[in-house]
Amino acid sequence: MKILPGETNSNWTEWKSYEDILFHNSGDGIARIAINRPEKRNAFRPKTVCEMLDAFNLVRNDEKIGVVLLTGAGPDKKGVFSFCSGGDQSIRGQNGYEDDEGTQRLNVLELQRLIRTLPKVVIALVPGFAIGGGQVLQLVCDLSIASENAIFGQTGPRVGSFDAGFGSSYLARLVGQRKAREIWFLCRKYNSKEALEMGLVNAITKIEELEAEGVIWAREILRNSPTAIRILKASFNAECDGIAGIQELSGYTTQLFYSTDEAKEGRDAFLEKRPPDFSDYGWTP
Ligand code: S0N
Repeated sequence: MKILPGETNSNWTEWKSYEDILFHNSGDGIARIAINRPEKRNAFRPKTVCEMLDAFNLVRNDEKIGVVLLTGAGPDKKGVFSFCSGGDQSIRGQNGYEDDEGTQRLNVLELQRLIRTLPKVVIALVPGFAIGGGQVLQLVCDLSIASENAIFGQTGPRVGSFDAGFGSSYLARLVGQRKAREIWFLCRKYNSKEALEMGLVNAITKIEELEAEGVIWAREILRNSPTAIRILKASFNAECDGIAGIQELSGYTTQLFYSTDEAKEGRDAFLEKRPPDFSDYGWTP
């Protein structure tokens, strides 16, 4: 199935086959995950989210991948493109979205956290509707590029739901408190130019060029230092994410510390059952 109409010069190969998503590897450091329910405007059900969690975890553990493009497959039979229209309302029960076993879940929260803490760059490519929980997914990506026809918006207060986590607090960090309140309280739709003006997206392209533009951005990122980018991402998160954000950032500095002779002396002294000798290491100004 055609995902986006752009020519990318990327040699995409299928990484793993799923029912609700498409998952490809460019072979040069980029993964592409596309929600593939275009007839439902790419609304997600628990299975869709489980598959995305699985794909993102495969990405997480592959040292060759530095950038993920998250998008929506399309168009549908009427020619409409979507990024994602949020939770599938047709299977929404009393406590969440019902999976094939009858369990009700809101597992998209796990996915938001995984994208947020993935030690790689996630770029949303928005080829059409990004509504409800779909708009939140593009929000939690590190960068977002929209096609000219993209439409953004929230529907929660109209359809009996709300995302009071990243969907509202982090939105307010990006677009400001007044605009965030407007988006949620009025449930209006915004075009890509308005989304760019309010800081919801980084750039706008023609839909034909959306995927190619994502690949260009990805390749520019891939030329840079993976460790620097990983720690910068954690640092941007830490500013908003409380102790969980500090844990993420400080954990990476601990990993860097492991590689120093000073840290190795502590480990070796323990294993050799002797007191550690840190006298070679100064209290750097
Ligand atoms: C996207 C919209 C604006 C597109 O309008 P358009 O082009 O007129 O198409 P439609 O004819 O409306 O739709 C085409 C077909 O697709 C189905 N469909 C569309 N969206 C959904 C959906 N979300 N669920 C199920 N089906 C969907 C239509 O039914 C139609 O099918 P047919 O042809 O068979 O009739 C427009 O479609 C629209 O407004 N969609 C609904 C958007 C919406 O309200 N989404 C849900 C919002 N809530 C969430 O996403 C909650 C999940 C969440 O992330 C969350 C996270 C943390 C904490 C809380 C929450 C929470 O809010 O619960």
